Amino acid sequence: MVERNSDIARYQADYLFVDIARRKERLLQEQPDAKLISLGIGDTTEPIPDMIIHSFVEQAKQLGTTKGYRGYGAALGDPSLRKKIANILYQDRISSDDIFISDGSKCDLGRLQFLFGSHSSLAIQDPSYPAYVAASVMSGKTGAYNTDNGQYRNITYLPCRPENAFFPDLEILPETDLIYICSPNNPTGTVLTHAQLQKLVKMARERGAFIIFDSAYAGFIRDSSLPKSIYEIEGAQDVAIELGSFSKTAGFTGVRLGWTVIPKQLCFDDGTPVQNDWSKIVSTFFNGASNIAQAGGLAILSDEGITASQSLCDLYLENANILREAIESKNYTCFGGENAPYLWVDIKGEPSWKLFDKLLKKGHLVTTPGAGFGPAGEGFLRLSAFGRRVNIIEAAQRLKEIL
Ligand code: PGU
Repeated sequence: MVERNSDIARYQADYLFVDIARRKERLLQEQPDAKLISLGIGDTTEPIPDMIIHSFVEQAKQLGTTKGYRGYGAALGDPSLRKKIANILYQDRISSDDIFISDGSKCDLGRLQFLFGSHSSLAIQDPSYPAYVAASVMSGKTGAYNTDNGQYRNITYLPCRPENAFFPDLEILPETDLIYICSPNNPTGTVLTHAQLQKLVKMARERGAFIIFDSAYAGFIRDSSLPKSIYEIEGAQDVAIELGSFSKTAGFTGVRLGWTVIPKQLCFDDGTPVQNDWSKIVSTFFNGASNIAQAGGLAILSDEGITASQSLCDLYLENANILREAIESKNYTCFGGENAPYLWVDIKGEPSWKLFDKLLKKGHLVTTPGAGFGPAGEGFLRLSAFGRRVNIIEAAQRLKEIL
């Protein structure tokens, strides 16, 4: 008999979105005619712009020719895509050989766990994207789960709520190796300012901690005074790793393409550049992103592609606006939605799974309960604005009727 991996067994909840999908299936069994609308998982719904599809097709055709066929590519990514990301998304603040192409940021989040020993201590924003906790638990970094407070022992949960303008209180932070920060934030939809990021970078530099900065939603920032990358902050290259993704900004959730930035000056305590170990991990557990997906990535970063993906994001932001109007008309306060595709609704003290079930059963609306994002998420509901416009309009109507 094979022994079960106790680290995986320690992960308590089912992965949040799996749990929601199960409840959705159960409802469909009970009410097979229900016309469900998803405001739940942050998955894109609009078609990928034509010019990007054209680049996939051209690349695929090349693979069917003797001259154009390519097998394994560069494990760290197509050099021209690495250059383009450095140039367009980081204004050459980051050098292209510090950018590592991946099959999406969740996959890199998993592989990142190999970089750090199981003794590393970590801090996360609470609420936060559940994969940070899940990946940390399953890689043996967190210790036991405390059923009394819903927290893992070696994780410091940093409450981010309206009371502190969604910025963690760094005074309460004990010595910590890794701090996960997501901005624009999933689930709250709020964005950290330059001044807030400066505080984080200063703290990480003083303490020798690393920041893992998730910028999956950077393409939704419309307020030009807000930072799209942690590297807009001086000194961040010594302390921060950044995760990026084309999933949400260009409809690549199914295509799978992202990147991780590891600046060459980022070093472990023994002086080893983190990049050295990352290259080992990437070439051992990954053989590089699909060449078809990478051709699409180059198309996204062309002039025409940039305009097309900005329009996609704008469309989702307008959806967020439609949902916000419906919610506010029922006197609920909500956050986010202006520079992020999520609305974070204050549900006036109602338990979030209770309201989730009510909206599912009565309104056939799938949402995400705030409690699924961490203890401080209780009392909130996340609405995703990634639906098709007709569904969003219908969902707004149903929300007005049920809330
Ligand atoms: N980072 C953040 C902050 C995310 O919210 C998501 C997806 C990812 C990374 C994953 O990006 P990929 O590049 O596509 O791997 N969040 C969605 C999807 C849920 C899930 O299971 O990943 C969400 O609804 O929160």
